[in-house]
Amino acid sequence: MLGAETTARANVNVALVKYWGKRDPALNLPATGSISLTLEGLGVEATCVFGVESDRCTIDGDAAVGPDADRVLRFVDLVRSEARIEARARVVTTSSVPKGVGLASSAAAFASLAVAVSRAAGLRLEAPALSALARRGSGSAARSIYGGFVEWHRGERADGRDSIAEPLLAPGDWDVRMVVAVTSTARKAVSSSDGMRRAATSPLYPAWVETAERDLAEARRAIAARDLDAVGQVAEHSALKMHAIGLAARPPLLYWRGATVDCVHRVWALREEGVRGYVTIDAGPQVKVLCAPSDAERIAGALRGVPGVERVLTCLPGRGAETRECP
Ligand code: 2P0
Repeated sequence: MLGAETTARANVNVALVKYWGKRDPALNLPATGSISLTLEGLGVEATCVFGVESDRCTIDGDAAVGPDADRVLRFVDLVRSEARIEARARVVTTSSVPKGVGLASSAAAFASLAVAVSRAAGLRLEAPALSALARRGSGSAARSIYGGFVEWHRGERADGRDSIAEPLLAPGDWDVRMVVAVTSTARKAVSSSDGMRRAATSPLYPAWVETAERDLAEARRAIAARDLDAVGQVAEHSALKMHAIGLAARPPLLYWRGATVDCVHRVWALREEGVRGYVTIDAGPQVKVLCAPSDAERIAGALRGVPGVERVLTCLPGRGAETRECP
């Protein structure tokens, strides 16, 4: 039986121990586990209803066509087959995250879609099943089902049923900040999926996979102890190791701009002055800094002063995906 029109919202997440490489690209099964922080206020709202005349998708106010629409409708097809329905769907997504700038809007998009489309299709999935479903749309979306600090398990099964996320700490359990310095809002030239394919050509990739479990254990321990310096150090290490893989790939891959490097040095200089901030960088030129609430203003101010930085946001730990059914 079909459900009512359903709206859901999910926030983006930033990985502290990165996902970079797939053991199964069709199912988005990762080569390694990863750990992230969900961020409040940078999100996507998705609405879905089945039983319309034809499949239609609207993204940020425009009728979607091309690869973006195809990706959403492939995801709707997946839900249809799980729900054993044929009905056509209308899907509307609205993002408060600039697209294609390394701020992981696809994670929020597919986490909100997993909730909205499955409920509208009449499925009542618990969070672990929603995480597995969101993963099929975009790997990192598996983590945005939950708020706060989250671990996404690599899993061992070929069908991916054990490759799901689980919460480590709820958003209210540890008050930290993530300061985001946006150095470019241009759409990135190499998608994450293509970047991960390229990573597999790098001689550093086997070392990445081999050392992942150690990084995960260190991050897990540090998060449980609310030890900011320990989490920050492993996060910085994981991010720089991920980008080092790209430098040694063929063809090479470098997401950074000059301002990216300048932001990293600015944060490191602040650390010398006793400011506890740690950088992480995703598949784009933005720099994100994990820090204590009391240091966020100082870090944000310093990054605003770096030439090439377009804007700086300060984010709190965010909630997981939420739904509301329309009457
Ligand atoms: C992460 N990133 O762990 C890593 C670090 C970017 C850098 O997950 O191909 O959009 O849809 O599974 O999830 C971005 O990749 O890639 C990402 P797909 P996704 O956050």
